[in-house]
Amino acid sequence: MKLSKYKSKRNLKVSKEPKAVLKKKKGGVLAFVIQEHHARSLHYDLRLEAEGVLKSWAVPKEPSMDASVKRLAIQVEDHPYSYKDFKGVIPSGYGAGKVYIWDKGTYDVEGLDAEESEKKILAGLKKGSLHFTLYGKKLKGIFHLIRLKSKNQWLLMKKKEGGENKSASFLTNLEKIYWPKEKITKGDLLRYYSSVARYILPHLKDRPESLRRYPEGIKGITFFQKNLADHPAFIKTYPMKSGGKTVNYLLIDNEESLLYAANLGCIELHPFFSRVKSLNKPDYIILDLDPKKAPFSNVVEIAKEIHKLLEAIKVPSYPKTSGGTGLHIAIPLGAKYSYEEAKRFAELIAMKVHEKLPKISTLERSIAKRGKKVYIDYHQNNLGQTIAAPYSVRARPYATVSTPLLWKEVNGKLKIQNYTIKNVLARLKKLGDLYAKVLGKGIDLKKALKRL
Ligand SMILES: [Mn+2]
Repeated sequence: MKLSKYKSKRNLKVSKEPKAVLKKKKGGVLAFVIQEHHARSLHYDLRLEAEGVLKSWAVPKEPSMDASVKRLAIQVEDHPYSYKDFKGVIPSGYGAGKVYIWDKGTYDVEGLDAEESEKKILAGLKKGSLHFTLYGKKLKGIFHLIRLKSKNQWLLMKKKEGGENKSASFLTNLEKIYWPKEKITKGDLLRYYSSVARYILPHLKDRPESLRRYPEGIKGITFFQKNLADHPAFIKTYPMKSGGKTVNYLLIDNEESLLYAANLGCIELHPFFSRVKSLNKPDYIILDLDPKKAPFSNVVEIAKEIHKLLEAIKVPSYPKTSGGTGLHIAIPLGAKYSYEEAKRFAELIAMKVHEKLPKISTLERSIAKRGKKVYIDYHQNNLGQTIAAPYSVRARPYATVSTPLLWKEVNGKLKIQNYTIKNVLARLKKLGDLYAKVLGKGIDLKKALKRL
């Protein structure tokens, strides 16, 4: 019995500590916690989830983000998974004293999913050497635990930044089902991205990428990850200051990094509208038509009206399916104007079209107030905002793909569900990249405004 030691050490009739039960549900992300434990002597209990329990070490001195600081860590009995949330007072007896949560979050090993990370942790425990990446509030980044000669004694230390990187054991768990109903696997997703790499990469290159991970597929847990703390040497990141902290954004510049992202469970790709060398100047304007409860035929009607208006002022525009429920319309800007200027122009277009079609469109940001009208969203034109890239798969039924369209295809027959992981490559081979021009020479905004 895995938790027998835990059980035998304490009187759970007296202590409010969690019962000795194993975590039932597997999968998702792995938890870690560090509890500040004011027992006979103050110490910090580091616990890492593995095998449905928390592998535990008592660290006599506060863990440190300073890579030159090594802390003794005494391995103690496995604790139940629910111990990760425990705080309060342990009454007289084993471990008597106050317990606070000092830090908590998730962890993985080399960016691998929960299953693979857990395997590495268990192998490392046997070997007496393990490393893991903590995503906590206080502790972030890679840590090592190295076993000393004496059985239970380990050293805990932070990995030096900028040192050599472990090469990721790339492409893992390819058989994992990502779309249960359609029986589409993670391997299918990776094959799709590999096959469309030459078309999608120009739309991702040099753009900070907001990662949304679905390590268990579209029905499983999902989380955003902006900062990439631990990655193999071939991965490039771009540091940006955000609220006093530095966030290292992934840059997807080649097929390897594209597959690296997909292997992390990033089904969708969400790049910035601007590139790192001209970060404050977007390459395009996006109008996002979001129907929620409105009929899709109204989305089509509004899109056509936008097209008509833009044609009249000689502004080229490019539609694509969002892959979800609506359409995106892009106007090339060529990194010549600020986000503010881009957004103001988008707002003007949205207002004009709304004036023309007030019964089916809305500029109302509150979903409740939109009713059954299509929202013309121009608010996405901000630094750091993202939408799904062209050719990005969506974490939605049928494994839909955000697919560039010809304007003549924006008609009553258009169905978003018709563009999927299964047929977009054939379409690309036939039509080429209909979105290439979005990255071309931008419009002259002043002239366009005058015409408007
Ligand atoms: Mn303790």
